[in-house]
Amino acid sequence: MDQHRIPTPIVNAFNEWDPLEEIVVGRVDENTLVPPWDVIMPAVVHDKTQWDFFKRHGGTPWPVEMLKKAEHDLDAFVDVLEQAGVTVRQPEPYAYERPLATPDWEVASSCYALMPRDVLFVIGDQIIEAPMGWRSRSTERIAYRELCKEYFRGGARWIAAPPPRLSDESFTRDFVAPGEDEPQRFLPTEYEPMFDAADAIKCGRDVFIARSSCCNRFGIEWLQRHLGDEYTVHEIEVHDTHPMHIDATFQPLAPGKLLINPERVVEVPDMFEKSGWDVLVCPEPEMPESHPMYNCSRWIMMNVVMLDEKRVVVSAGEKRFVRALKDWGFEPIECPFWDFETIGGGFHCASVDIRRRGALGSYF
Ligand code: DAV
Repeated sequence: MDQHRIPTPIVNAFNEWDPLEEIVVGRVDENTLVPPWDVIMPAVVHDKTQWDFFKRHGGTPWPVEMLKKAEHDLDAFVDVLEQAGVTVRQPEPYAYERPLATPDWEVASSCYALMPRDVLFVIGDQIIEAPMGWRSRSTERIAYRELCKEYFRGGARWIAAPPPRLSDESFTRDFVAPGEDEPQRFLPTEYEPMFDAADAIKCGRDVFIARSSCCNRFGIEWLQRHLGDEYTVHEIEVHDTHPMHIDATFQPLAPGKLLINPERVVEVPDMFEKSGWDVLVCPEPEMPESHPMYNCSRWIMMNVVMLDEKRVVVSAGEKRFVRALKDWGFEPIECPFWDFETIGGGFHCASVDIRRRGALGSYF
């Protein structure tokens, strides 16, 4: 290392593509639970035929075989990261099966520590605990406490956005998800700030965020005011019948390269075209329709992790997407992940980058 170079702060992440040095990856535990049925579930679970499954099994562990297969995929992802020289950290499990209650509500249990991307928004040298819109995930931050304390002691800033009350006022009463041909509507009201960390994505001085079943305008405004003048938070308009998070919809992968979901992005902001960005339209998923999916859609394949501007970790079955990534100048690293996707999410959901070697810049 150049001895005159200032060392990178312990937490340092400004975009999706600076060279990755340290990442937190979620964990599969024996007591990784099916999310309990609650007000948010009908708004986020795309496949209505799975609602009964959640109503019956919510709050109990996923079947052992499914967990084993998911763990196998997650181990493969960790191997890819470690072989690339990336430091991989993991959260601490806790008693997910304990019932949760506040003065306003109770749910059967919490869920897991599978998906750090939703819980922590890491930007620059700070970790923001997100004001998550799920009652059953409102204690999930506990799994990351040891890591946050350690990063704080190493010099990082660490803050929690106001933890939402998630009372009945926070959600539209009798909400029914919009159909494909209906105008977009969202579950959260504007009662209090709400977002999951994965509702936002960083791109240097610009941050993109979309309203969703767990993100409202109040949350977007909180994030902008908290981040201050160094950053501009832009709202992206999406059409998604079950919107949850921006990272299977809109992903700035590298400078000048924006990946979009052709079914969901209503309009790419002018700033991309004006600055000469290429808009990469993601090809159709290849996962067979028969592959079991519970929490998310087959578009979860878009949920990639960049090791640097070129190398991208992508789900092994998605050959068409792999070819497209190569054509766009990337170097895909294929890793099996369909069995993890069954119970949770993609590579991006399953991780949160802590340190990338780079500095704050503008790409527009
Ligand atoms: O369509 O399945 C999932 C995004 C999870 N972070 C989807 C969105």
